[in-house]
Amino acid sequence: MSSTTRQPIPLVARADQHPQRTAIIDDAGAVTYGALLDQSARAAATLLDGADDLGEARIAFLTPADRSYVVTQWATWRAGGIAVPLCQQHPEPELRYVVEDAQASVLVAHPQFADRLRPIAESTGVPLLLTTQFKQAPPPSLPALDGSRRAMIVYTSGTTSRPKGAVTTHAGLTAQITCLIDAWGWRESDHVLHVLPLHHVHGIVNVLCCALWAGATCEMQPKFDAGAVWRRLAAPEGLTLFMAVPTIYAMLIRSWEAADDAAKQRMSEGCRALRLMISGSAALPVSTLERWRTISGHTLLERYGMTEIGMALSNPLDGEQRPGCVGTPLPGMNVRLVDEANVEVADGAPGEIQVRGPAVFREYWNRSDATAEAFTDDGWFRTGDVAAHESGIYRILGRESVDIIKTGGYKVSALEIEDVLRTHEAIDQVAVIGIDDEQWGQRVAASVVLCEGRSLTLEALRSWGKQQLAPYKVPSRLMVVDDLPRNAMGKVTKPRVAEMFVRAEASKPP
Ligand code: MLC
Ligand code: AMP
Repeated sequence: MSSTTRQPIPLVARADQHPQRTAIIDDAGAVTYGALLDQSARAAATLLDGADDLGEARIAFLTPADRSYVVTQWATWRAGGIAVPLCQQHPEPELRYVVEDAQASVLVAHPQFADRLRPIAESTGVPLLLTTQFKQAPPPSLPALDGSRRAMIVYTSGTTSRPKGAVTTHAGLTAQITCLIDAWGWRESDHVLHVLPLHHVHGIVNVLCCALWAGATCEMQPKFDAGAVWRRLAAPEGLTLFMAVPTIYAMLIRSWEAADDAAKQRMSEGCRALRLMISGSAALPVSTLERWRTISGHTLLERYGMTEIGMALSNPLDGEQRPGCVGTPLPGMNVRLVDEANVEVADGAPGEIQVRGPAVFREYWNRSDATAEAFTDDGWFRTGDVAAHESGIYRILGRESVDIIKTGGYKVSALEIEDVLRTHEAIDQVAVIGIDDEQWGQRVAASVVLCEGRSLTLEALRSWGKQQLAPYKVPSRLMVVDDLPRNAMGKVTKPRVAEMFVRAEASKPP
């Protein structure tokens, strides 16, 4: 179907084919596709409030990871709005930034989170609607939409200080979903355990939307908890799929190792009932891949993606998976590796990953310059990641910028964290870097020069930082120094800062 053909939202329209099937299981029980259609229509009526079409108004919403998330997301889409998912863990300044940057027209909160959004609603004048206030009556009609409509804005950190809103259209979202449906063999009988945050594409697209597209069941746990995941995996009735970031697998391994022998056996046997386990969002260490294989019997299928493009590369569902590699381009994704002159590199040589195809995002919200910079003249999206391929199989080598840190599967900007830390009254100068860490992939580390006569402990910095930044952005390593290493231009030399942390870690007593 062409992107301009008038069409209902494909993901939602598909639910009509199996209204009796279970779509979601959450703490309150099971919800059918029919119930999701009904509840989201009523919620759409509330959002429309008599209008015909929200006309791409931004609906920013904060709900638990349960049915209320899906109802709000679908209602926004069905009413013609753009869904802007907010993060439960974000403190007020981060929530406020997203609400203001996206120019949200309405805030929707589950009652559990009403107090988090109320001060923002009051100071910005953006109305706050509770999910319990959704209307009882369905709307007389819902707008007709085409695929070029903007569907979602996901905020992502990059080489600029503040996160940018990556805008995906309905056609783009459909392309992101369908390539995974094909590549990973999603089917109606699938049942996925969902433990990921719902403000990033891994949790939103790969797990939730793919499950709902397939007519499968998505079982949502409120947040990742190693014990809860193992309890479910040890009694895996119905479960067929699990997806997570490498840090979660590392945490599950640690928890398995702490269990007694009988529990270990139940947990390991349970895993064998699943058909597929997938890892992504950060490099999967080969040691984690191997340990998980011993524990679960599964060779984790590793894939590579990004907020702006969905998933681009994946190992095959069946067939050889080379450890440390992320496979080949997914259906519909064009991927190339280029050098600094934008010329494709030879087999085995490192190059920047560039991607083109219908799944690639449309723009950064309200940032035309950043959008233009993100693409080459001939329309390829520059990921900033470096890879090499050997006979078409890709291996990720790293990133072009030292200012992008991946920690626990979250991408964070060193520049954003530095800007916030500079506002701390004891800090004169600061450099933030990512240091390698077995569990987190990278840890956020800050090297600071203090203002005269001031002192600062890591504990004090963290408790202050958590008021300003998401917990995963707050430094978990601190080094107070007299001077930061700088080059002749006066610019901080971050590789030298990293060396200082490595030396300090090495000299710690075991
Ligand atoms: C949390 N903590 C950290 C941390 N995150 N410490 C160091 N580094 C980090 N990154 C600290 C908290 O401050 C707290 O400390 C303690 O750990 C427990 O916090 P928590 O919030 O309860 O942590 P936890 O739930 O255990 O979080 C770990 C996690 C989470 C792995 C479950 O990080 C997570 O859900 N990651 C997934 C991210 C994701 O979905 N990324 C996809 C992006 S999309 P204290 O001091 O308070 O006790 C993308 C594209 C693609 O990348 O390809 O998929
Ligand atoms: P985000 O911007 O949060 O969507 O994160 C996307 C980034 O995660 C990519 O640009 C990569 O740097 C990283 N990433 C995703 N998957 C992998 C992977 N399998 N191996 C290494 N890095 C990955």
